[in-house]
Amino acid sequence: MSIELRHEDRIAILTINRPEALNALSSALLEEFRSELHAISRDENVGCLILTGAGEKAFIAGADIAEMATKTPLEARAYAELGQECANLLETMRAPTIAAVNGYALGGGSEMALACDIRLCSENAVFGQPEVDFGIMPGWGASQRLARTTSIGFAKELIFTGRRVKADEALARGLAQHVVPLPELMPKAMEMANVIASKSPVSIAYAKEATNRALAGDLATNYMVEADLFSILFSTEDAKEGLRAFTEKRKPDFKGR
Ligand code: DAK
Repeated sequence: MSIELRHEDRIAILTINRPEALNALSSALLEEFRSELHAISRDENVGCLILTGAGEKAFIAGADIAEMATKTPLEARAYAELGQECANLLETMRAPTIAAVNGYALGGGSEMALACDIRLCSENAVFGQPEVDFGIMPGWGASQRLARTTSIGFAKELIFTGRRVKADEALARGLAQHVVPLPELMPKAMEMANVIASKSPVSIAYAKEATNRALAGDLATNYMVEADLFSILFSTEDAKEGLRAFTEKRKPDFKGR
């Protein structure tokens, strides 16, 4: 098994487990990744997903370079679509996704981290988009998500030069939300995931949907969608419970409906 999935209460922890190749994403591994992501996105018991890499050196060192070198254009197209589907699932699944970046996140690895809602890094994390060094370009979303997550100039600098960025710079640029020593990375990710999973899953799902629109579409439509989603939440038991619990000075007991 190259992908490990375990559950702790309402948290799903998905580990890319190919440390001998620094968790580089082969086609076979991506197929497995896609099928786990589909399963997680259908699982209503999952309140938050944490994505990480096995070992202490790499989150995901990118697409599998050796395998890519052998691909025909048609195979390259299938590989592109497979990676895009995985990235889109991370971005759009109902449950929030946290990348626990525990080392190299290069090329396609950086792109999977960018597709997650939140990025937490260990001090040894390294981001980069080195595709131009191989005569190719990012294909799993970095040309859009890196600019939207940081800034257009910074994204172009990284994509045009292939320069690697360490954790402290990633933090300063908004690429990472927190940087912690490696042993504290998973506890930090679990702590945040547990906070998220303790909320009403319906309110979190709608909040994710509305926030995902922040960098796409037009503002007037997005405000309308926000108002629509906000008002739909008033039909849920969770909203009634959450608002009532405040006035009754107790913790809400959310049921996800
Ligand atoms: N692919 C395959 N194997 C990899 C790998 C990778 N990306 N990264 C590392 N490995 C393997 C190494 O070959 C080595 O294997 P053995 O020689 O032991 O068999 C093992 O992992 C350990 O690596 P090193 O010995 O190199 O370890 P070091 O600590 O010395 O160096 C490193 C670590 C991360 C700096 C170095 O391994 C490295 O530079 N790796 C390449 C990282 C990289 O450039 N990644 C980006 C790849 S490009 C697209 C879709 C997707 C993409 C592009 C287009 N379209 C749809 C158009 C994606 C592109 C990419 O991801």
